[in-house]
Amino acid sequence: MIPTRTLFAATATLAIAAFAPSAYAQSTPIGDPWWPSVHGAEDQAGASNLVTPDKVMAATQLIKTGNVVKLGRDYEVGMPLFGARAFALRIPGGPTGGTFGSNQIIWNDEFLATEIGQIGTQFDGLGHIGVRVRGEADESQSVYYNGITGAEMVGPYGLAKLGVEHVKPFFTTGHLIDMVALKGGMMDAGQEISVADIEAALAEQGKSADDITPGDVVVFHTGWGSLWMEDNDRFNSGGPGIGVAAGEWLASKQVALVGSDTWALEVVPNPDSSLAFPVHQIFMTKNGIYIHENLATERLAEAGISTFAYIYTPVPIKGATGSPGSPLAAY
Ligand code: UVW
Repeated sequence: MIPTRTLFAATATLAIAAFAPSAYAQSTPIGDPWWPSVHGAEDQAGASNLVTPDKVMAATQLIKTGNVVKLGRDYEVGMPLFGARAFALRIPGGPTGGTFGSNQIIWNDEFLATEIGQIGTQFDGLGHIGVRVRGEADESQSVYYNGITGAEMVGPYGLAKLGVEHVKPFFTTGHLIDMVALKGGMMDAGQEISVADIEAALAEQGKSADDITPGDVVVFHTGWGSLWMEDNDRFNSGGPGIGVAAGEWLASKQVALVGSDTWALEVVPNPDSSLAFPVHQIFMTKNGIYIHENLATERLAEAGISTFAYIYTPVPIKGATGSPGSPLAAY
């Protein structure tokens, strides 16, 4: 049987062929079909494929002092949550188990009820974000990374495709783009980081755009994270971040992952009020590039570190859309 996405691609290609060039970009709401992936028509690992053994060896050379910074925040009640997402931790019993044996052992477990991949410091997997190409409530017309359709992927007990278990480990060069240092203070909601800003921030750190190479990680410090659990309403109201131009520029650099100290990574609201989270689609849907949100980037900025080894692997919950966990920056 021909997979649905192959049929879809064929249909889209035929439709495109009939279009005038001006209509070409309208073949999907986010442009031309973006599959098959450069990583292969069956690939589900996206840009994590770019973290090759050479990248790992290069990253080890960045570890000069042995210091390690945790870039993850604590998961706790009272942390800002997007929309109606939930987090609840309980320790059943007290202790949960025991006593057993003459040694009178006791133990505690936890019960966690949460959207575990999409709260707190969160790694967005490729099954998190797609695009409805046409129609309503038709999952064969929802398309994700590598042309995988919602009909192939979405299931009530976990994603059948693009779950985070497919992601390869990140052990690669990380770059901090310190926008607070560049702008002289915390950026504001709706303030867009441009390509020129990235180049200027790199220059302040004695680096250039050429220092960002395929398979690298780029992390933005906007200062917005200082609102975390201090002013959750303002934190959730929007955020500074990259827009479409910087997103496409980073995608052209073939980075593996982009992160920030905000909940959305990208600028919210987008300066183009017709768009909702377009950088999520540029990165994940079109290029297989991962996103890491709510990072404690101030810990790197305070340490004055701009280049480091970024070390992270998602919790391999089969079929999950994302992952909790604390990425490490070693330098
Ligand atoms: C959405 O889920 C839309 O955004 P985020 O990845 O920021 O949680």
